Amino acid sequence: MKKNIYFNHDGGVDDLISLFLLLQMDNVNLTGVSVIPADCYLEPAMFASRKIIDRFGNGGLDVAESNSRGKNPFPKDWRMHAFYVDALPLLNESGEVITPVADKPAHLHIIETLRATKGKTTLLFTGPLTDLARALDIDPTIEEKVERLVWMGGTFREEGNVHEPEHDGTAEWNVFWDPEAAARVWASGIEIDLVALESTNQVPLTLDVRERWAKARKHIGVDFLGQCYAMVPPLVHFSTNSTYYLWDVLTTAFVGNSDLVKVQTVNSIVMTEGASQGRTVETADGRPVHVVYDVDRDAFFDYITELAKKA
Ligand code: AGV
Ligand code: CA
Repeated sequence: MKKNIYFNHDGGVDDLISLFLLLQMDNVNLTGVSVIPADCYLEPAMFASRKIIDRFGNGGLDVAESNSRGKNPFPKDWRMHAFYVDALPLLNESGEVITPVADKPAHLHIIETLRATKGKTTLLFTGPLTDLARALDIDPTIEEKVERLVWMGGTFREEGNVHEPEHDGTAEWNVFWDPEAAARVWASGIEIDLVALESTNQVPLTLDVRERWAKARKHIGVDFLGQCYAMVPPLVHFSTNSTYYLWDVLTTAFVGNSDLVKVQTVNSIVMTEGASQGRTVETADGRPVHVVYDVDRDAFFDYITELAKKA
């Protein structure tokens, strides 16, 4: 049986690759897609998403635009990535865009799609949770239609990945962009699977993986992976926060194949104020979340490479 998946993403390189991989999964029924302008600019991320569905999907989907705004903006350099993916010749060969833009903003599109889908739906979020928080505020009864939320977000390590003025570095970016939204979802009854930095740190994009994809580029889907990740090259002689991990791709792979990872339950809260805002903290009386803390790295890279070969 296929799982119903609704996908809300924020247009980064790994968000867009996640959309591509979802379209290759035999065990997934993708019911809806929406894009939030967090780690991207909205227009190119919308075009790229629609073109990926045109090229690699089977039609029947539209893509909703989010009108949500965050508290702590992403760096412009990162937000530019969606322009590069949208400009790929592979996505522009046909010269037209068929997949339509939905007639509702993302948070209402989530409500509508959950209601219209028979049975329950798994929510896959690879950007901030703002659209889900707004949907829950408008209609809390959608919780009954949600199987679970699988989210790339958070960490319980001392070090997060936010390096910004007036912040102490303990948060992960998808929480930091809109901490209140994460807190709102924590306050709901939805089951939460958290693909946190604990596991994503184990899947950096290393040179051997880039070489593997280069060698297999005769497969158009593997070439697509390689071309996309060429936009975020490794900077070997210059030390920055530039290492690209397969954050969202691991989260998406977990939806397709949960055997790749190990999960443990942690009670936690989300900090919404001050220098640690966006930090997820373990506390005995917090709400339970299922944290993906370990991954079989080789099995993961095999899985996504084989999926890409199917395209
Ligand atoms: O914190 C990880 C999230 C993921 O959803 N994003 C990127 C992934 O799409 C933010 C982010 C953290 N470090 C980054 C990020 C980097 N070096 N480049 C781009 N985005
Ligand atoms: Ca993302």
